[in-house]
Amino acid sequence: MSRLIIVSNRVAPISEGGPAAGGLAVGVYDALKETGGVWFGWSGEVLSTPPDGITLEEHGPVTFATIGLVRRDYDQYYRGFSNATLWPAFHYRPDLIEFDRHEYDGYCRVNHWLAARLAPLLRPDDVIWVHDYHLIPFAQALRALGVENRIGFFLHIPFPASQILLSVPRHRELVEALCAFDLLGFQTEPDVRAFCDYIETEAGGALTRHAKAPVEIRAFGQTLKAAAYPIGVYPDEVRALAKDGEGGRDVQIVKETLHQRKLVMSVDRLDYSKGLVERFRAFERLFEHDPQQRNNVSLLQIAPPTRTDVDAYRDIRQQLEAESGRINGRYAELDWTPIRYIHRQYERPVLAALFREAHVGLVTPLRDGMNLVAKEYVSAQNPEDPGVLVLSQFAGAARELTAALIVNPLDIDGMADALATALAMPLDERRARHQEMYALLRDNNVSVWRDNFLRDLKAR
Ligand code: ADQ
Repeated sequence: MSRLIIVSNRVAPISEGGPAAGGLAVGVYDALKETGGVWFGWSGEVLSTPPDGITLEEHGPVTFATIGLVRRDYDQYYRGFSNATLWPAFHYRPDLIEFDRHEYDGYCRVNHWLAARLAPLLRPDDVIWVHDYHLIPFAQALRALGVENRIGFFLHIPFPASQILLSVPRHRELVEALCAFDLLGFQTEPDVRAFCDYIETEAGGALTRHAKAPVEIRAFGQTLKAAAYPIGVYPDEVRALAKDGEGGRDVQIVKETLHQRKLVMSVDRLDYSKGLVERFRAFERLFEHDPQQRNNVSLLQIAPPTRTDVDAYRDIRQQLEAESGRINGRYAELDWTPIRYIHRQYERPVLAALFREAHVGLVTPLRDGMNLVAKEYVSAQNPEDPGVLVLSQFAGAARELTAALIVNPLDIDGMADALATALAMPLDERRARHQEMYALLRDNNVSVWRDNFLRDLKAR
């Protein structure tokens, strides 16, 4: 059996694939354990002098291969081009794009440097699976070193419409680099369509479409395939975690301080793509529309800050603090705070148990590749008395979770109405919607996502 080589910007900090890590890490690690292989990427360390070499850690048949980055590489490749140029562009925020050609050069340089570190570890029949927007030039870099293995790429974030992608300087080089992979995986069909549209209209490439099989692409002198592989979770595992955590201390505290009020819950990395400002305003609008809701429901927003060294992230954090403060100032009473806004990271079992307590899961990103929180929320519910998912039409998950209440995250009144509907939804309807979504999550769990991708990558 050929080994699997996973390449991602960060290597998941798991030793034995326990439930402390997220579904993606566990799902990928399961496959690695089966075939043996390597997980290669940045260690997360920022160094003042270049690293001596790769750190190798063996866990059974899996080797974790990590390496530190020097400050300049971190600044240009990670903070700069990946997170200040590509992330906003791919999330339809060209207004937030910061472009610096030195950062772009650094991004390409680090990809080539990482590829050169990985190459000596490769065997001829290894299958290489590269993850996410940090590593778009990675296959091109490996090919330049003479590597001939199958190399696939999965994009976890949306692929933007051509007109948006054109706003990224050097977009053509990026798409050309993507065409050096053998298989491109996207979260949803619209992402595949957006990529194909660029290939046809901007790159002069050609497509051959097949029913139920990846589309074949010929462009930049390369032939490759592309398809949608919506990432999933392990719903049974999340449900078990949630049930086990019910009696936990954090859950008890939340329950006691709610005093029978209803709970609406949201969990996101603190990111401008997640639609938090609009969400807070929708929650405020609920009280404007219906004064009866005041003092009867609280929003628990958990949002740990990320990428704090990128300007746009500092701005969104300040804006959110101002908004939650304003709304709480307007409506709070001595015994009730409308919005509980928490910056902490929680253990997965605690989050799952809190999801199970929440009457409504409010997941309203402005753009999101998939959004696993939506899938985790549904998974964690008690099937006898489930909560209601309110979900943005712009999350990849909305294409599968059609039994959620689907909202436009820019329509504040519409979101307030959906919240009111969710809070009043009768048990029968909640059960029916939940059952439909749970069955779908089971049929398309992380193993299915992984196996489908690897099947297509290995097929010639
Ligand atoms: P993210 O943008 O990080 O992922 P998401 O899919 O929601 O978004 O995944 C977040 C994960 O982190 C979830 O498993 C969630 O439970 C966990 N998490 C979030 N906040 C947490 C907290 N405070 N404490 C503990 N855990 C927390 C990117 C893309 C998504 C895509 C995923 C996977 O942006 O669109 O779904 O990759 O492909």
